[in-house]
Amino acid sequence: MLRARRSGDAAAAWTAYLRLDEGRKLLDASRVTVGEGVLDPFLDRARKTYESWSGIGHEPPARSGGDSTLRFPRARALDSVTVLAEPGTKGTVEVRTPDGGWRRLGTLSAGGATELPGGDGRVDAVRVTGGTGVRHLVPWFADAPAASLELPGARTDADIGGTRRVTATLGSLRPADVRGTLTVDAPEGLTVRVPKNALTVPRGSSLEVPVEVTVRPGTPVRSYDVRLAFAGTTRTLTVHAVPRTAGPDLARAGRASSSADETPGFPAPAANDGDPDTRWSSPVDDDAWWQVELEHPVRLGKVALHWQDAHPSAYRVEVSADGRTWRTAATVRDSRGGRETLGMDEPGVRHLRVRGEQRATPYGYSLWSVEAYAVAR
Ligand SMILES: [Ca+2]
Repeated sequence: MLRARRSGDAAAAWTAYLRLDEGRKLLDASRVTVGEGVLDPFLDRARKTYESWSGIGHEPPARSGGDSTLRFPRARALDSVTVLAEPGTKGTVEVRTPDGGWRRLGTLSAGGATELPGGDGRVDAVRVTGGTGVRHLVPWFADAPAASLELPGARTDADIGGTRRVTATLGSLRPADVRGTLTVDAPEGLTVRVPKNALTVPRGSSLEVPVEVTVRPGTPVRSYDVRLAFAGTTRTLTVHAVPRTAGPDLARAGRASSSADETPGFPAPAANDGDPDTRWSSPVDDDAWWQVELEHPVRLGKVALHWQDAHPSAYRVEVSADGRTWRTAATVRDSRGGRETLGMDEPGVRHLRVRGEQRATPYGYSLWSVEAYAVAR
């Protein structure tokens, strides 16, 4: 099956896939164990590889009415149609035009694997007439992007003066290789490097592409949107430019306090004691806060938080020179808890406060640790 797929022999690959299915049913029914833990995962992977390549993985959920007709919610431009049928099934593939008439695309191949070009104009249904052995009917739309473009996340931090590498994953959304150039639109201050040459995404698989984001020295601290595009698909990568930090965790030597502690067993200093197993917990109060007074004023570049399960959905980090007048250094609106690192560039900071706005759970807030780092000189 895999060999046939690699050589592009669609009929042989389809026949092998059908046989694999039958073989596995026999294997399941037998008492003999063959290559337990090795054979099954291999066959699963082989199956998925074929399904992705052949188009089965792209097949719309269910054909209405149980016949071999697939209706689209709206009229669409068709790139091509894949039909997988029992070998020997005879039939004609047709599409319905907006005037309600059916137009013939072609006949089924004797081997069972048929691929036909979709022709011009928009159509709102595709069907196979004559045959009852149709197993899969997959339309490929020409009005949708030819490729997918995925990033590990919609946002990333990048040091000012440094380079951040992320990996973009391109996938083919056609029963063919997709060729194109990955293009970048980057704002002032950012240089984004991607391969300059044209890229080929093999049919039914994906291609990983390195993306290097360099933030030029002197670029202001804030978020920048980088637009990436490939074969009709665009994605935005939000780059948060943060100062480079250096030196020890300054919170460790600071004096912690809080709006209140849930119990004496979860005191404020447990969040800056360097012990990953102790934590501060607040009572149930949306506005609860934790703060630390640093030994000396610093130019604060980074705050790293480690939330316990009890975390806020919204909070902010405030800073102060004197512990009386505060300013907001970072605001988080969609916290998922866990480890969160916030970049900033705040001079003259002696006091740092994590102030809750909205609880994400029925409990209060709980922090395993809060770390603070100065901007590198
Ligand atoms: Ca701790």
